[in-house]
This record gives sequence, C-alpha cells and structure tokens, in this order.
Amino acid sequence: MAIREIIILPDKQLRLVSRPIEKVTPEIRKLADDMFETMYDAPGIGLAGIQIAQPVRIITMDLARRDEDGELNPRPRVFINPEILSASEELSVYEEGCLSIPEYYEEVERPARVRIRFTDLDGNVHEEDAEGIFATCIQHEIDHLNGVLFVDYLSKLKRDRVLKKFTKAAKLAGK
Ligand code: GNR
Ligand code: NI
Repeated sequence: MAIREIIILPDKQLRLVSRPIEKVTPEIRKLADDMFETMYDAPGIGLAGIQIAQPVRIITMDLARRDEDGELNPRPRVFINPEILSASEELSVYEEGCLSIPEYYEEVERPARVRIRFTDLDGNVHEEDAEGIFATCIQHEIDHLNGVLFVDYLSKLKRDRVLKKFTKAAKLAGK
C-alpha cells in the first residue's frame, strides 16, 4: 500500500470526467488500497480516484460510527461506477470540505436522500438508499467523477475568490 499525492485546485485534472471501470482487476484492488491509505492519512471521509490523478470511476469512503462505548468502528466502503438512480425533492444543508480544496469549508444544499447503484470490489452490483452524511458524501464524490467540485454550487463571487487564492498559492509554490 502507498500514500499517494492528492491533487488540489487549480489542477485541471480535477475537471476530467472519469471513465467507467469495465472489470475489477488486481490493479483496481491495488488502487482502492492506496486510496484508503491516502484517505485515512489525510484524513478524509471520502476520496475519488481523480483526487490521486486516476481518472476512473471509483470512490472510497469511511463514515465510521461510534458504538455505545464511544468506540469508533471503521467502515471502509468502495463504490465502483456509482450512479444516482433518484433523488429526494427534500434538500439538506451540510458544511462541506474537500481534500482537493484544503482548509476551505462552506455550506452546500443537496438532495437529502438518494438511491444509488454501484459495483463492489467483488464485481457485484448493489442498490442502496443513502441519507444524512452518506447522501451528502456520495453526491460530493460522484460529482468528482464528473469533474464537478462543491465550490461550483457557491456564488460566483465565492467560487472566484477561492479559485484565485489557490491559483496564487500554486504560483508562489512554483507550480
Ligand atoms: O473529508 C471530507 N469531508 C467531507 C465533509 C462534508 C462533505 C463532503 C466531504 S468529502 C471530504 C473528502 C473529499 O474531498 N472527498 O472528495
Ligand atoms: Ni472532495
């Protein structure tokens, strides 16, 4: 396993539309392993392949739950070729952040519930209903697969401001 570099704004790769995964190969399993290691190290609750410069439709996620003793139970999950089948009319607001836009947080309104279809690492297809932070996170990650970032939902003023800040920082870093 390896921690890989997370690409950040204004890297244009973040705007790529990732390609579907035709078959779950050993390379895909290795990619998922590296994504988990990178995500836990960051730390983040979700990661899309393109965030480590791999434009393929794969997401890792861990929305760890606390049990009665307050113990944190890890729940690593992989979503391959995820699709949103339907979304609720009801919306909910979460303060979102993104590992590709470090230390920037804003409230985003999205459907409160979505029904998703995805393939797992064994190649089995599942359908599932998502709500709460799971619904927000899976929508945030599927957006990455389509080259969409959460700042795209903010006002042009806020989006331009954050883009400018990261462009300036990249220039100063000589990138
Ligand atoms: O770690 C993350 N936290 C988060 C919080 C609210 C809504 C979405 C997220 S996903 C983010 C990690 C990330 O950038 N995934 O693409
Ligand atoms: Ni993100």
